[in-house]
Amino acid sequence: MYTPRPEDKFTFGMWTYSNPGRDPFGDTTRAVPNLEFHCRAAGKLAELGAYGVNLHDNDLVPITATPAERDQIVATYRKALNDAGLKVPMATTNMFSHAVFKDGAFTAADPTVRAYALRKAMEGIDLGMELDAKIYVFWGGREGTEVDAGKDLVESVKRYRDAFNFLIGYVKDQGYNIKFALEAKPNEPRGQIFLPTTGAMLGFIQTLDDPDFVGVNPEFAHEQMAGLSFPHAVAQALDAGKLFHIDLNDQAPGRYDQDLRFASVNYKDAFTLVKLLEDNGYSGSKHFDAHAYRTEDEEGVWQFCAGNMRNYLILKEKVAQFNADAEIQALVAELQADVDGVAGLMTYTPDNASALRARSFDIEALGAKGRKLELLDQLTGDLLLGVR
Ligand code: GLT
Ligand code: MN
Ligand code: MN
Repeated sequence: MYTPRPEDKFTFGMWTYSNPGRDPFGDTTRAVPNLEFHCRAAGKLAELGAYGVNLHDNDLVPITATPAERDQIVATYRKALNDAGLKVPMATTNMFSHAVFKDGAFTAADPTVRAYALRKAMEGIDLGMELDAKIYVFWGGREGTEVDAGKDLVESVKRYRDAFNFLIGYVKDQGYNIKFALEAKPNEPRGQIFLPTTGAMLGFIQTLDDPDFVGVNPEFAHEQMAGLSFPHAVAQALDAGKLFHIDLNDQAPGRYDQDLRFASVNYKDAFTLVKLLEDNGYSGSKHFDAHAYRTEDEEGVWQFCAGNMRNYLILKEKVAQFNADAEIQALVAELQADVDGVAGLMTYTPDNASALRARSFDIEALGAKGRKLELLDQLTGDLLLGVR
């Protein structure tokens, strides 16, 4: 029952299972991946029940590769994917590793860097199309500042917008069937990153030439590291019809970007999140943007991959249990019961406005009424901890 199947649409970034364990204080603890490893990994991920692999241009093709080398690498990897039966539902551009991007890509102050970033993104999109990707993610890890005096902050947002408008134009002219998903992060690697939350991205998207073409790719860790609620950000994206993709992982609040195994820290938030996705019929990829602890060897990495998917499926079962639990559902229903028959008055019409004015409200009684949230929370906890 907790065995993942391709229909579950679980995916892993090529950079996730292959993370070699480097951190700011320590060198690698596992082998730096090469093409041979990625080809073998495709088989392993398929065996574990994954649906696909997502990639940055340079996860697959080194930034220094010649066109001939690129074609050779892509052909080799595509064969491995086909043999394994894995898809590439999402692709993206690495605009953060090379030193050329040290002060930004689309928002770099230097126009030559911005021009190169656009060229690299076009080529990344071409690669994504070659691999049949349907979603193109943009995570602007270097789009920000340490020194605010070094950038015009308003101009930076305009530059960001110009870049997306350019790429929307490019994709349309090429006739590509791909949509964009923007991923927010508050900080790291920059001191401050532009458009730091999913909410900020959602506002920004409406200012683009074709907002319908662009959605979001929220990441669990990125919202929670700022002390915000990931489920609340995802709910806003769902409401806006903008949840095009999602990065699942876990994170303790107030820390660096940990990218931990999904549902390894915040069980309750992970439960709420799975409930949101399942109850609202989210049908996109469930992408695990996480990596194994640097204590692990390759065996530990595959256990990590299996664990992400297993945790999602366990929580999916808990959601079904929650939704079918009569006592819990009665509490939820009671919380929103329209005892006074006022629900119909809250759509604006002149008559409804008059009816509300004429109405008397017993605010003392309303204020005194217990809402039974302690009980609801305890029952939810009992359910999650397996004693219900
Ligand atoms: C990088 C980042 C992730 C992004 C990836 C896509 S790259 O690993 O930490 O959150 O989703 O660019
Ligand atoms: Mn991510
Ligand atoms: Mn992250």
